[in-house]
Amino acid sequence: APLGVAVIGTGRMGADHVRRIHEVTSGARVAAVVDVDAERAKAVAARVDGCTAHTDPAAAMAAPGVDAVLIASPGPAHEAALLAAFEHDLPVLCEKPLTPDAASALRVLEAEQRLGHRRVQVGFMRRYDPEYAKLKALLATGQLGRPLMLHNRHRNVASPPFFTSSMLISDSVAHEADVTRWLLGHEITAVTVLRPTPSASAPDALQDPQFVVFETDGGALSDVEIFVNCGFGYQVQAEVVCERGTARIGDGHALVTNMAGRWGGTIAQDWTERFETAYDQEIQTWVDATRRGEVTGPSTWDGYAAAAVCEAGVRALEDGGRVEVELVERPALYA
Ligand code: NAD
Ligand code: ISE
Repeated sequence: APLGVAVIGTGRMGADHVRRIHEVTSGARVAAVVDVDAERAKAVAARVDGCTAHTDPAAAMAAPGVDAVLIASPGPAHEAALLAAFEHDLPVLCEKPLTPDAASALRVLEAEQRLGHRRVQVGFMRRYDPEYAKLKALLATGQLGRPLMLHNRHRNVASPPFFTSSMLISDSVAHEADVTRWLLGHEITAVTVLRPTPSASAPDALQDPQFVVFETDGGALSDVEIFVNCGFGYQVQAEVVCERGTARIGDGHALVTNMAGRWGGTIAQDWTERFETAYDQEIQTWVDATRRGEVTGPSTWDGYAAAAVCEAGVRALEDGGRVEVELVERPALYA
């Protein structure tokens, strides 16, 4: 039987994941949806035969035909939903960030350990992007030698009204925290955040852009330009500089046109476009692993480590200077 998924949060990401599971993913069905906005939940449920609509995550988890949970509510709501899923011992795909700060991420990490087995895949979908996967595979061959530096650029067209300066780190740079750890296989040990004069296009009081530097326990540096009101497009680029060469992704040169004395291409406008294949792969991999009774992909440990890095980053943004990342010892469950 297909995996019955309860989708919690039917906003932009949640509604897109409902569409994906319904139309793209094989071996799964949307059995229930949840939103604090009852009308939104009902409208999304109406698109899928037999899907029930709820306002309470616990009610959805207990609903008939629900075998797994996809959490796509805002970050601050993730902890409660994760703990409820653990109570029902249900497998979870949790959108990033696991939680917005290290203390709450640690509570989730401890709760999963009490359960005694891994249940969570965190939605760091860049790991499933074909370009990032190629970069990871190239690094693994060792041909380029040891990675010395990773340069990341992360640009959004415009930030939503509720976005704060610290969210550039905890919500956006969270992806680079994961990408740096995953690509290099290092832990991030310290964070520094530099603050150029904000763009005139940034909403009042928003520190945008920011320049973030991660130091790693493998002796590498990873820098991130985060610019969430760049205006022109959605761009995520990465270049790794190694001892014997460099490699870069995200230039978006899949289609180049020449016309009227100019050459060029188009730039994606948001993540749903740039990372469509990554989301498709992420959800399919989760469904396939769950049906085999396995948990793969970014773990609760990865979610916790990213949260701890971001928390150090937010302190570095607020206080200036270099802030060290404090991690608990990695539990055996995540060895
Ligand atoms: P959104 O605001 O569009 O949607 C959130 C929805 O959750 C809303 O419908 C809201 O009513 C509902 N909600 C709020 N509190 C809830 C609760 N306690 N229980 C159930 N529903 C609740 O937000 P979004 O952009 O869809 O983001 C959702 C999640 O996805 C966030 O964790 C965000 O960081 C993540 N996200 C990930 C990516 C990615 O690239 N992987 C991109 C965007 C957003
Ligand atoms: C958003 O939540 C995402 O996860 C996007 O991938 C990222 O580009 C954006 O900055 C975040 O706000």
